[in-house]
Amino acid sequence: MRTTTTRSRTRLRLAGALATVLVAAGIATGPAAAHAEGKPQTLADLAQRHGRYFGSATDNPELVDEPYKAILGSEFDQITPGNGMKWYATEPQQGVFDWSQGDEIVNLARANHQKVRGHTLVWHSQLPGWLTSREWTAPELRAVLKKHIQAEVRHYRGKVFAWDVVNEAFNEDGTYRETVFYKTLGPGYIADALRWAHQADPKVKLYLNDYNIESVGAKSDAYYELAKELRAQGVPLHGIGLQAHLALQYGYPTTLEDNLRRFSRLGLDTALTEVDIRMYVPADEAKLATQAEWYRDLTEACLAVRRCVGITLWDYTDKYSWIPAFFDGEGAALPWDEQLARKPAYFAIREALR
Ligand code: 9MR
Repeated sequence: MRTTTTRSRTRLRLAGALATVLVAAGIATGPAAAHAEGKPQTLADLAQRHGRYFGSATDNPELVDEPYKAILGSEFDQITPGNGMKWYATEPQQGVFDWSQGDEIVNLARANHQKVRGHTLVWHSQLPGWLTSREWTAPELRAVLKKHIQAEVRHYRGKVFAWDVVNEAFNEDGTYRETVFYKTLGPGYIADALRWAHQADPKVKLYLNDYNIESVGAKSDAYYELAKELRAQGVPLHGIGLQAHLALQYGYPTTLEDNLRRFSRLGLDTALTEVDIRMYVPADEAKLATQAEWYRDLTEACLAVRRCVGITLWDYTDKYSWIPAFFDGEGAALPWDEQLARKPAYFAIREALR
């Protein structure tokens, strides 16, 4: 694991101190510190100079929060709906589709000139009750899955640039997760899902997406092998999404860059799709400094690999992070705090992007 060097710690402190001085002097009041030529540089501006995007997830209930929306709309050039395009939201009754939440996100993105990652078509979680509350034969479930995928991909054709087609298909040890789709249809459901999505929108980039695959290891090896096989069979798979829900207590995934690179060599794009770095709360200066270091390292890892196309935070502020509700005693995972103030992590990302 890379440790926080004295030099980078000093750089961080200086960056933080400089920002404080600029804000106090009324020089830097916008979402980003003023650039030398006077043009404010956002994370998106900086990422674009490397041919990457810098994005954030967002969720429909938050869109009434105007200060939140202002930063979401200015700092990022890509957004992902945190929940609005999931199966329970889009097909609440069998064959009855509701695009309202996803459309709200797409319309917001259009107003802010942002691109959208579609998330997600096939997942074992957040499924509608009508799907989980009964048994299905293989032909029945196949038809249900195909219809859902194609209706959704068709609806968002030209509006999303990428889809997380199958989400979280593997267990930690690299075996297939025993989801209703796997148990009923066998492992071929993944190739089928990709083919059906491709039929519905031949231009959209199709991804498999998962957590704990940032490092080289059993779970990411499973994706590597599957991806190789799918590519060899001509199945339309274009990218692997590494969620990157990291936690300080588990250590930094030091093989991230190598891992991204091996997927590139298969001819695949990669993306960091749901980044957050949680810690035990309360946060303190040391933990925030380590967190900042990790945000810098993962940004640098993506920039170092040509086919790593962009980075998405799993929302940008601790105010709307999923972490406290899911991990008791943990939080403070994002580069903006609950008051929408920028944390050391924000300045570290900027440094990495410069
Ligand atoms: O951010 C999402 C949160 O609002 C939901 O309650 C949660 C339910 O599982 O899903 C969160 O997003 C998940 C994403 O869709 C897939 N990867 C893990 C994310 C965090 O749970």
